[in-house]
Amino acid sequence: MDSYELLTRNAEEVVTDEEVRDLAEDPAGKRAYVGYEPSGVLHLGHLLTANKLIDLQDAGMEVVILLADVHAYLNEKGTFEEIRETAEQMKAQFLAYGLDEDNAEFVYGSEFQLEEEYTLDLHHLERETTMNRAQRAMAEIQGDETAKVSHLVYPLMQTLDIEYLDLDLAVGGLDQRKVHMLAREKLPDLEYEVRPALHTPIVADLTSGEGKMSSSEGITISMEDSTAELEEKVNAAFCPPTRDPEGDLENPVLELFEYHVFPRFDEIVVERPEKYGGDLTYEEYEALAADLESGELHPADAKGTLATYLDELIAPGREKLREIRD
Ligand code: IYR
Repeated sequence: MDSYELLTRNAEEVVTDEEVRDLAEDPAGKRAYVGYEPSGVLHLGHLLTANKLIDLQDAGMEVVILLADVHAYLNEKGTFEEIRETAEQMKAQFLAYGLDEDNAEFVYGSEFQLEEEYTLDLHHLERETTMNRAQRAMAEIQGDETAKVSHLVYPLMQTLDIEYLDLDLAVGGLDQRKVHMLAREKLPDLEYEVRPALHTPIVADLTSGEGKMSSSEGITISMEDSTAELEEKVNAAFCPPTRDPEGDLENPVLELFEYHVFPRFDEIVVERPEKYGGDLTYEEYEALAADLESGELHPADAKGTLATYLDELIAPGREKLREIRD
């Protein structure tokens, strides 16, 4: 796979394609980042962007993981102390998951976001941005809560992070796109450069195939799940034999294969007794999806296999969490 393919595989959106193509010409040593509001336990949402960071490391880039403690504080995720503690746990789980420690820099937001220069730049951005514009940028991150002033400051700080962390690429889930668009529009007002962004898809809710899978609503799989819990969740997942039966529902089982399993394993083996046709081996997601659609692969076998591979992916993080908590 060439650098451009590695940078963009499984990305739902690339802003702009031309800028990412330029970056892919010479990715060695270039810096990409994802920011996370610290929470104690990683779930599949975090791991989707982590998979992209692993792709970027494989392409030779350095990755920066922003443990966005000040952002979590602005978004009312706990006391500052609590947030710092969960950030440490988050870092340990990311490393256990497989990020290469030699090419990963973990930075706390509070290390640079409380400095005078950053604060003055923030106030400058506040003068350049209408409340309406900031609120729109936050809509998908903030959910249904009533907007507070902190929610308006939040996207402006996220904008500045791109400059202050000296980045060449911003990465995030599709829910971050409006903030990245705001950054592209506003950084030049402060005479800072515009950087490209990559957005990963939002995986559908496991049981319904609708909306987004998150930790707060619906069911998600996390580093905390035991093998048995994980199997139970995957077995209960919505898995119609075709990917998109009515046009607006996703098949979360296929999405998890595509975004979580295939990027991390060279081949996937579906174990089946001889009387049901014997083992199936896949090197590419498309072949597995086609077999599910044609009926060659039964949804129950697909789910069993998915649970086994997901379990292998989360096992080191689960172990780490256990160590931290003991
Ligand atoms: N908005 C992210 C957290 C976050 C991301 C970046 I990239 C930052 O520079 C700061 C915060 C979230 O929704 O989790």
